Amino acid sequence: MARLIVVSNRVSIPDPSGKTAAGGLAVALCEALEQHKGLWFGWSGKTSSAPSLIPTMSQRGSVQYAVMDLTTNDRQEYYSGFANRALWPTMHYRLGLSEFSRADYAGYLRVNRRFAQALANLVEPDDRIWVHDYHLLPLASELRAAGMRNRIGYFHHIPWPAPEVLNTLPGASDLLLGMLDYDLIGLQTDRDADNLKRNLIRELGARAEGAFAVTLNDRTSVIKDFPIGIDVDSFQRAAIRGHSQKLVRQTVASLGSRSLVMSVDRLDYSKGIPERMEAFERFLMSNPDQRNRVTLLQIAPVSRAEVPEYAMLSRQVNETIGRVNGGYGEPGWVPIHYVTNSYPRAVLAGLLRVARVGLVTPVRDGMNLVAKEFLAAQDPEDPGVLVLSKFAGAALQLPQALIVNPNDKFEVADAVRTALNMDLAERVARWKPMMETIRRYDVRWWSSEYLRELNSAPARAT
Ligand code: ADQ
Repeated sequence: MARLIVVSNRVSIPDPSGKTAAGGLAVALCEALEQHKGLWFGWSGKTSSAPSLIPTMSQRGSVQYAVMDLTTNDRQEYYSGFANRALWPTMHYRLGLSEFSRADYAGYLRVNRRFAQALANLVEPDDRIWVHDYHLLPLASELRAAGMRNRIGYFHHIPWPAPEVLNTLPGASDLLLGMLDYDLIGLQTDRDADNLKRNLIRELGARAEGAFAVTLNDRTSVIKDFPIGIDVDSFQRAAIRGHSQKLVRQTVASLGSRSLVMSVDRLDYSKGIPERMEAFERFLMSNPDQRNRVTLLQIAPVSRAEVPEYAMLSRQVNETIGRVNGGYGEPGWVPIHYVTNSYPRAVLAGLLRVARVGLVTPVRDGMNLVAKEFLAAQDPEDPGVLVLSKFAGAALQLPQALIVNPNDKFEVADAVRTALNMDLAERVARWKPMMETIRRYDVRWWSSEYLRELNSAPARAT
């Protein structure tokens, strides 16, 4: 049987008892790997003084894991540098935050080449390779250079921007050219897929082949949207279980009769956290009757703390929350509760079930799984309301949410008020079709559809 090889920047190795790290994506990938007796390859998350040339192997059940250490320099240039200071902001339309450095770009290419050379030694001719995310855009080209003719697919978890945005990045046309070494390129939405196709056609002179393929110099890539989903049933069960978790019970007790509005994001400027805090401030300003009747809980674990733009964001969020709490708080009521911890799935799901409003307002997001987790966590008899940014990929699948422009604090404030006042019949009427959508297009649908399409890609001649 042909094996599946998954490649991603970080690898989730289950602990020796076989328990997978939390997270729908890791679970779905592990399941696909188990079905296909697969191998998961990537960075160990560790740094060492000399670069690893040979991966460290381990086995859990029928799945093999192969991980490589990076040097401090690699980590700085490849991961914190080009991937997270140049590609991430550019792909999220934040050109003012994008910092290009030639040294970082060289480090990015170097790590991709080293990964490809190490992986090439593990690949057998009929293996299928599934590469994940923007850290590894040039991996297929490096694998082809090492002689691989296998089917190689790529899934892009974040937005693919309009051509005029991506083209601001030095090196963009080389990266684009390298994309044609993938047989299948999966994106979150058709908006992203269109952007990539336009980019390849306009910049490189590639030719469209029907609705989904693009060809240049005998290289054809299929480009399609595969919106990622969550494991709905398991999240729903976690939410029901979560109700009895101590932290959830304490939160319910501290709320008293107040309504909970909730947001969960990595602390990242793409998630629109300061904008959201200002919108909540506007809500309190324009709705004096709601003061001391609503609490916003913002959970935002710190991420990429070594990247300077994230430290700046952290200060900005602290200042904004301090201002709102200072301006509107009363003895016994803090308007915004802000925590940066990571929580077990059951706690997170249990809290989302308690929330009357899920406030999911990224300024740009590939999909946004929290929007789907909020829906899955709701009590079908009494669901809360999702307020969702039009710039999250999820908005294209979930039009029954209250869709807002996250840059318009008046609109977001109005949506919070509408959500809090919505009657049960309308809440149920909005929630039900969204729940059907996320159930139908869950994470297993995503991985199996993607792999079905990859299997049917024509084999490469050269
Ligand atoms: P992220 O930018 O990380 O993912 P998101 O899709 O919201 O964003 O996923 C975050 C995940 O982390 C969710 O499952 C959430 O529950 C979990 N999480 C967040 N805070 C947590 C906490 N404090 N404790 C425990 N768990 C927490 C990228 C892209 C997205 C895309 C996903 C998947 O940026 O657009 O949806 O990949 O493709």
